[in-house]
Amino acid sequence: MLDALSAPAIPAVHRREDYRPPAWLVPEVALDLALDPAATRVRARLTVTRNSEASEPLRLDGEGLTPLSISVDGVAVNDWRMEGEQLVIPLAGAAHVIETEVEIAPERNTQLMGLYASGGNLCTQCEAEGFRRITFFPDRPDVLATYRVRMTADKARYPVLLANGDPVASGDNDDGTHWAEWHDPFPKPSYLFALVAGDLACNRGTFTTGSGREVELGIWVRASDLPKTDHALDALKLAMAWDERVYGREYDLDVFNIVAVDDFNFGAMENKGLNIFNSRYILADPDTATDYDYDAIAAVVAHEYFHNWSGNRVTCRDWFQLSLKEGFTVFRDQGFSADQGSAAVKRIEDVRGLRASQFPEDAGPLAHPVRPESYLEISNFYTSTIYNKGAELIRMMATILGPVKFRAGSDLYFDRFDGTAATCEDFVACMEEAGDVDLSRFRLWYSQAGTPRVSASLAHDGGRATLRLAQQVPPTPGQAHKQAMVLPLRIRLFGAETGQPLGPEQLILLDEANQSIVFEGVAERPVLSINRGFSAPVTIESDRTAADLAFLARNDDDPFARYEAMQQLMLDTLVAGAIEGDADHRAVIDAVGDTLDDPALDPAFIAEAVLLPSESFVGDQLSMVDPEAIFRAREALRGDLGRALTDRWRTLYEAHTTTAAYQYTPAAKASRRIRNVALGYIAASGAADAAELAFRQFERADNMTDRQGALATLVNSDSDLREAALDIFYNRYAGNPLVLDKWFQTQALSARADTPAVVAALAEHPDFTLANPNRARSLIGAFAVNQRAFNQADGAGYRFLADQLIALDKLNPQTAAKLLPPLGRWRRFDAARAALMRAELERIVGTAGLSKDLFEQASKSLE
Ligand code: 0A1
Ligand code: ZN
Repeated sequence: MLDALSAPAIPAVHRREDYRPPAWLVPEVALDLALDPAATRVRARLTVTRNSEASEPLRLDGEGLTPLSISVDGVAVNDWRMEGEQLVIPLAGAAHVIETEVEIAPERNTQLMGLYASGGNLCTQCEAEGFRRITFFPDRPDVLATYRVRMTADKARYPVLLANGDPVASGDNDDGTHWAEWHDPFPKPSYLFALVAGDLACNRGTFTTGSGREVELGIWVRASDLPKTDHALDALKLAMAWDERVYGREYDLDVFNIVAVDDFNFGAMENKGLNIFNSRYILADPDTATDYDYDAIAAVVAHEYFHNWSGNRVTCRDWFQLSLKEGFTVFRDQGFSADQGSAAVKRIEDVRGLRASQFPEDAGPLAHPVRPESYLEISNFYTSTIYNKGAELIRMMATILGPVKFRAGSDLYFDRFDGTAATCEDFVACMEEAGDVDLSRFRLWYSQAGTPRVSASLAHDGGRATLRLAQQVPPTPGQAHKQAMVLPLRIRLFGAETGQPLGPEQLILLDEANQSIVFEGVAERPVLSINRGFSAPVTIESDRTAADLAFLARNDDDPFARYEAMQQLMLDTLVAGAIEGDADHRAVIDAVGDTLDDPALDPAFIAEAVLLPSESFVGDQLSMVDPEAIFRAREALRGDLGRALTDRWRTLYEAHTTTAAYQYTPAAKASRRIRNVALGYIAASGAADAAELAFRQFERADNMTDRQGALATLVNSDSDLREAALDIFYNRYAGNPLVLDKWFQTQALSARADTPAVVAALAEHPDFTLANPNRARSLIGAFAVNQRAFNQADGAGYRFLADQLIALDKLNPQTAAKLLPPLGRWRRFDAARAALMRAELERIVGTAGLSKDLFEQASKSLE
């Protein structure tokens, strides 16, 4: 029987409307940590000042902490109490000094929040609410303090001691320990606190800021990884220069350190002056990292660096404002990456990512606005909506204002809110003021969830073209009825006969449910190019024919629109194939052929344009997903493309095969990309020599892009070379966890029918562990997005995921919760699959001792 005491507590809901300013501020913090993996003593001295009229006590958040001693103004007190996990201290005056002491055990911290051990070193992760696992504190982002940190640790085991800000003093003790003191002069919220103690080597660099200050840069890794850090260091320097040039933002401390750790819940963390990274976003050399990895490293290094202004100098008032720093910072890192290579390809990749992760989120049970109204567990809100849709909102404002006014708005924002905790509203108000525009209706983007659908139809009569636009925002949980939003749509018309543009591009602000735009003097039949550059994160439904789309795929002058026309053409063909079991492939084959033949096109663009939409994206277009039918339709089209254009693929493949040594240049990357795409189509054609071709590439490769590209082709094949390549790969990289992740992931993404069984067996492999988030994601996360494999009709995929998540939740609830969403897609499937998915969600919700992270995701997914 369940008695009241052991009944699981229903977690408390946090609501945006409940925001109240903090009752106490903490202008200064001094921490003294005696670091030890089994028992770390943490002494904290907080200078607190009253921020409330009433005689409010001081409330300090804690998680898993027991106070060992508490003093107020130097005197030990015992009139404190615990209310749940909060330490409550009655205080009479307006300013006091509070001292507390606790003990924590980093080596037992499997959640990787707070102070934890990774690879023999000690490190921290405090965003969003990890600081309360280190010491008692008002752990909320609007309490900004300056930090003085003293660390003592065994010198042999932890020779390097790092914290936020600048180093001020260090020394040795007689007992084999040493100590270091760091001071961060910039007031910061507790989520930006960090320290690292470890045996680490450093790749050092320097950067001279625009105003002539020398900054010492350091990338800290285990000594054997030092040769893999140059790319990250180069990216950091580029990012620092870019932020000065493009946003006028200079770095503000004397040192900037980055530490790479193997066990990390997310990608990286922007702690002031001491970024801590998942090692996958730092370590790269040609033998172990793909071009995609290299690009991601530069993007994440830049992202975290950019947070120094968008996040740290100006932080968030509360966690409902998370997109204030994340949306803006993603927008900034996207701009940085676009400037490093092909802006068109970067935009295509970003939109593909948005469609793969954010659109499904916005269409499912976990949909939430960019500024959410409530949450149970804030870690669940580090979502694609907050990050990537948030970035699209900033991009739309930049489009509406134009570059000069947008920069003025950003300057005003940084100037006005420097050193404070701000809101999304503050940001929009700055844009409005600097841009001299009215963004009142635009603000709906922050409060309304769901991907707007725009239908567009173009009529031509005499010399006049009329474009009719209608928008509709689908209902999402808690939001049944929506208002029309402001959608900036870049539009251009092209003449169907001449292929020439009919007038310049226009920016239309669609802000009503229905709107018509008339174009005069249109002599020939116009073809509509709409949402160019993906100017608004919406779905377009148009009355354009396959011939119109093929025309745009050949003639549009906006590279994104050109890519998009091709994607739409492919998508329509795949949807028809999935529904009818058969489709006419000729239009796609011709359009792909012409794209391959167009000498004016950048090979990197071609490689993106000729790729088919993913199985899941096809599924997202259908009211009911039939995974087998989608798989068959896509394989059929891939096969036809492979066969019909076989000479082209082979010529391309040869043309981009080089004997020159590996280079990381845009041209060399484009060659590798298109060559691997060509290899995929050669294999899809069913050519007898495809597996040998892939295996030859696999064996000869002098870089991971080619090696993994070949392996990805081989894992889909029935050839014996598949096993051979997997074994060679495994043996070659045994002991390199980041590459073994690729080995797991590539198999989990295989198109072979036996993938579910292979994945189940891999979960028992000696190298598989749930304790490392990268490894868990590489197998479980990858499998769950392999639409056909995960959704096999007997429900084994669902059961596998639920089993893994229940096990993982005990170690690391955040990572478990992040992997749950694929089970919440049940509404999109047939009744049998839906019932199987729901049964697994119910099993998860019913599990004793479930974390609130996983509880929130699973229970919301059932609604
Ligand atoms: N602010 C980081 C993301 C981040 C969030 C939570 C973490 O803790 C588990 C770690 C990182 C960023 O945007 O990069
Ligand atoms: Zn971020």
